[in-house]
Amino acid sequence: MKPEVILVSSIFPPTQEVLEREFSCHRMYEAADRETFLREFGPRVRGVATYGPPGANAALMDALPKLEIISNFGVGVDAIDLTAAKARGVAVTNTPDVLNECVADTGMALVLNLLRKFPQAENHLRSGYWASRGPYAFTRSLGGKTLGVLGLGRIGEAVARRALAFGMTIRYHNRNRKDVPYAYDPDPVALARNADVLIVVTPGGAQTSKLVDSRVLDALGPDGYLVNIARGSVVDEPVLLRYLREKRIAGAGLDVFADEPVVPSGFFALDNAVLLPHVASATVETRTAMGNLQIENLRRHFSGQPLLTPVV
Ligand code: 8YV
Repeated sequence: MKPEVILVSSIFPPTQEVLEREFSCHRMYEAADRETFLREFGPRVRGVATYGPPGANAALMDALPKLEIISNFGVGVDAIDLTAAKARGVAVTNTPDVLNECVADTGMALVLNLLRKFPQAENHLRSGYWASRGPYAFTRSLGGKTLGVLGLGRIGEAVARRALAFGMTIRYHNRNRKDVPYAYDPDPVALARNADVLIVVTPGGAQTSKLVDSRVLDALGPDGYLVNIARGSVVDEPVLLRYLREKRIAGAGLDVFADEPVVPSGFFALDNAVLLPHVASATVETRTAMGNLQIENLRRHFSGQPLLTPVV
């Protein structure tokens, strides 16, 4: 008998196809009534496959007395209650490393688009203004600027490598200092003060909630730029919106938002913001690799082999 697995949300289709072939999957996201669904399947379910903000909370775990493993499609596990999983002896896996390069590419694309205003310049051309109004306005260079990396983990290091190739100087802040050739700042305010561009690459969750607040944005100042490829929760979003409107920082490049997929409409009118719909890891190659890790962790668990990428 195939192990029974709940799909909390729909997943990258090629991944979901394999999951549904290899396991006895139940689509919770299609259930008309979640309680009835959990009453019917909950007692037999041994695995959960999840993706994105629905994650897996303690209430879901409580409804699954035989639950052994939660396999996440994504490196960030902020939507999974890790304490509840640990307390119940439930394993949690994620998909680290395979997305580092793509997410870092997106970080640099946001830095480039923010400083060089390429989206606005393209819009200038598409609107016919090049011929009618003349060349697009001058923008800002990356070379010689300082990039402050808030959260120098595996993705942060991939961002730093790229920024070096663009002629930028790297500084960083982490809870713990690392053995790297970059200058360390003891807190996010100091990092923002020393940086021209602050890029947020921390994990999400309670520990980093609103880490980038008005004090950090004040330290970044009217010539400073913010880029966020981490989680919307790490930035105080209403404060950021106000600072952008009032030009108290020069601009922001955002791939993530506090309440995805809802983006406060105030952002749409801003010329000093570059906005992406959480696409950092969204290439076919990277999503395939992420899916393969999610599948392989489930396969290994149910055949008694060590997990590839356990979180708890
Ligand atoms: C995905 C991500 O879009 O891996 C992560 O943590 O943020 C992205 O790669 C995510 O799985 C969807 O929320």
